Amino acid sequence: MNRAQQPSSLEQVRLWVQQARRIAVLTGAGVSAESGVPTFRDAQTGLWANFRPEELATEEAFRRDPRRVWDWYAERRAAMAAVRPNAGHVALAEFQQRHPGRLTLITQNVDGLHQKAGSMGVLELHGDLMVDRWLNPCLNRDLHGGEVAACNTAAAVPGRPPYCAECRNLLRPAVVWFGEMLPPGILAAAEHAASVCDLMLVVGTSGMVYPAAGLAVQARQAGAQVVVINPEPTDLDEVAHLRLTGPSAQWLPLLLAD
Ligand code: BJW
Repeated sequence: MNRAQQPSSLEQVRLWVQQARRIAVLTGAGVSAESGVPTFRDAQTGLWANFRPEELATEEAFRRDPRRVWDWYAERRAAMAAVRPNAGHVALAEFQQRHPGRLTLITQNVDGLHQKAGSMGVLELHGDLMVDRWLNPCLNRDLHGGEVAACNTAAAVPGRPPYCAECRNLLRPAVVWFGEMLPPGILAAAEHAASVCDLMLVVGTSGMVYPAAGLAVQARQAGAQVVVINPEPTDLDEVAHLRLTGPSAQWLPLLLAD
């Protein structure tokens, strides 16, 4: 950290935190880096060393080679068993508990670590890594005209990926892939939080993926102070009033302590 400059930035952001009636926090993969979860644009390792996320996290990739994409997710799910929230997740959750209703947490992460730390009302823009859904609309649901009659994902036949014995539909992770719509209600709630907040913290995201990154622009245009927290430059640095350079597990406890 740049010790000559950063104490004043820290004090400035702490003041904004204290003064803000409404705070929105947009998190990305970097907030979980210190828990041991690889970020997306880190070099992928092992089996996945030669693939970019944009080549795996699409419906097209899954339809072309379901086993390969399923295995990528299976590996990531297995790795989650050993992962715990870090001091950054905990600082956010404790602030929410001390200040009910003041901080809206919007995350692009699918790892559930904010909830594990105790955060409430987390707006998960890109879904949940640990949940499955059918790849195609369930044929039985269409035949019977309602959700109730849809084949039960819990009854899928184990496989890579698991499938429905009745209609051969495949399971896929309930995450948002490139080219897919974000859950409309969650995106609307995130846009609302961005448009009414006094302060937005943009933490651990490269700011490359939309519409999530657009929330920071929206907050700035609506008059909020915007602060980027990241050890590296990001695509949202120019949107921010201030940048705090360094890992979020160090900065968030300092910023959010009473
Ligand atoms: C630390 C740290 C430490 C490290 N502390 N920090 C406008 C312009 C251009 C393109 C588009 C646009 N609008 C939409 C698009 C298309 C597309 C898009 O954005 N493409 C871009 C690549 C350009 N968006 C979409 O397709 C979205 N859907 C959509 O727009 O629907 C409408 C539509 C439909 C059809 C046609 C047209 C429009 C959907 C996006 C879904 C993203 N899904 C993924 C995968 C989720 C499932 C999974 O987990 O596999 O979400 S991709 C991946 O990127 C994942 C992440 O949530 C997301 C963001 O990544 P994030 O979190 O920023 O991670 P990194 O790795 O990029 O950065 C980590 C950061 O941490 C770095 O900055 C490090 O420095 C930092 N860091 N250590 C703090 N200790």
